[in-house]
Amino acid sequence: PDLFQAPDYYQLDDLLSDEHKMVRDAARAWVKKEVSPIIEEYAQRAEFPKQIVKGLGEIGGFGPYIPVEYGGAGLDQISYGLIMQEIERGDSGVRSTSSVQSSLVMYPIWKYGNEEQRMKYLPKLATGEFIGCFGLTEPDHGSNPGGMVTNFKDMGDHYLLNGAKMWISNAPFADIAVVWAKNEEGRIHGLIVERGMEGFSTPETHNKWSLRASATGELIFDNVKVPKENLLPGKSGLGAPLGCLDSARYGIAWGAIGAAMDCYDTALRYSKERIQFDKPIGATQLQQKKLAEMITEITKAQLLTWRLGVLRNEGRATSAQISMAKRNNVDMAIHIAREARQMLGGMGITGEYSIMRHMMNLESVITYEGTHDIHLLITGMDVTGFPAFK
Ligand code: TGC
Ligand code: FAD
Repeated sequence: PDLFQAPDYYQLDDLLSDEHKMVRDAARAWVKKEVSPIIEEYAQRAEFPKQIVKGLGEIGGFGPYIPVEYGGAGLDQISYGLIMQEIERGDSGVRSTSSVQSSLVMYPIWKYGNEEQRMKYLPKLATGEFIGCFGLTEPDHGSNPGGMVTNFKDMGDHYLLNGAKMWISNAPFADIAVVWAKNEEGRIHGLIVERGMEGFSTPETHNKWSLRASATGELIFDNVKVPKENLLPGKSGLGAPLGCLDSARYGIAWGAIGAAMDCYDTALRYSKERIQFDKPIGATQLQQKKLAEMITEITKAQLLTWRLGVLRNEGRATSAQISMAKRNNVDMAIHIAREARQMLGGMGITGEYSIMRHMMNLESVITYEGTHDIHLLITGMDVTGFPAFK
């Protein structure tokens, strides 16, 4: 990490403002100091490093684009993306915590919540005093969240919530959960469920080979009494959770570039130092092909994502454009991780280098927030007009 120079083959820094570069460099310095030295050990132990939460808040990792009046950093979408890039250069699991808190918990409270809910939760989420999670996926409804069965009934002075969510990032230690459930008419609403409510439990999911430094769990609701003021009043229907996903998927598109950059940088340095047959492996055509293709793909992804950020700043980016970037960039990163790992030979499978950890993390990243297939089908629907999901 000491030698890390972010690849910038097409002088993309020229497209960034001073503020963008300042925000990115602060995040980069923080990752170098607080994440890179410890993350391998936490991943090996399958433990989330809770001590980084405060720092994540300080670099704008919680609600980068949420207005300052609610405790957010009030930054634009490019800065948000650059922060995600730097965090995921450290580890996809740490970026997950940041994505979930920012785009899946703070975003819906900001966009669909009322003023009391915003004031009650957002400032504490921005500093990391509260950690949140987002419950959309269920055991029998992953790619098709519209089929969810988690439901709530109006009991007059409160709602009664029943059901279960699965694969929920941050669940085991989250203070609050934004939960998507159907009312008696089958309409989807968001509810804020707080730890400690009777009948609400969050068992941890063990034995993951991927995203090991991020805690994943279930959310179980067994006749949970949820106060009526905890319903997000501003938006209902499947479009409400999908709107949050747009923001998170955009951040992941940037994050994946960070993971790819770290793998490329590690493989490039190794290829110059590792001697076989009396010359550096980097002097062989086969290894150069890998490196040349990596830097080409990283550069294409950077351009795609920068343009998407500009469109988002102007409020013009479509959900389908975000899907394309998420799908392309995560696939690009996982491919680079696999190639880079091979370039390190046996050393590539150890925790001495970050590549294998990135590679395994990216198996989750290519699955969550819409699988690789689902994003292809979103692009397919966008260009043909025919939804092929059903
Ligand atoms: P469909 O009928 O197409 O749409 C239902 C309603 O939603 C609207 N809509 C959107 N709104 C905002 N943003 C989007 N991206 C939207 N996409 C669709 C749509 O206009 C419609 O509105 P209305 O008013 O007409 O009702 O819905 P469908 O049931 O056919 O499903 C479409 C599909 C398959 C694309 C969608 O369900 C989907 O994206 N599935 C993938 C599920 C997914 O991504 N789950 C992620 C769970 S969260 C997570 O993984 C967090 S990981 C966190 C981490 O650690 O980083
Ligand atoms: P399925 O939907 O069962 O898909 C299985 C396979 O079928 C996939 O390859 C898929 O592409 C394919 N497939 C599905 N439908 C079609 C179709 N119509 N046509 C062709 N192929 C299809 N969810 C949350 O709500 N909150 C979280 O915080 C969260 N964090 C996560 C953290 C981790 C580590 C992981 C692994 C997942 C997380 N998820 C979270 C869940 C994630 O969003 C789902 O795993 C994902 O949406 C896929 O759902 P599934 O696992 O049920 O797979």
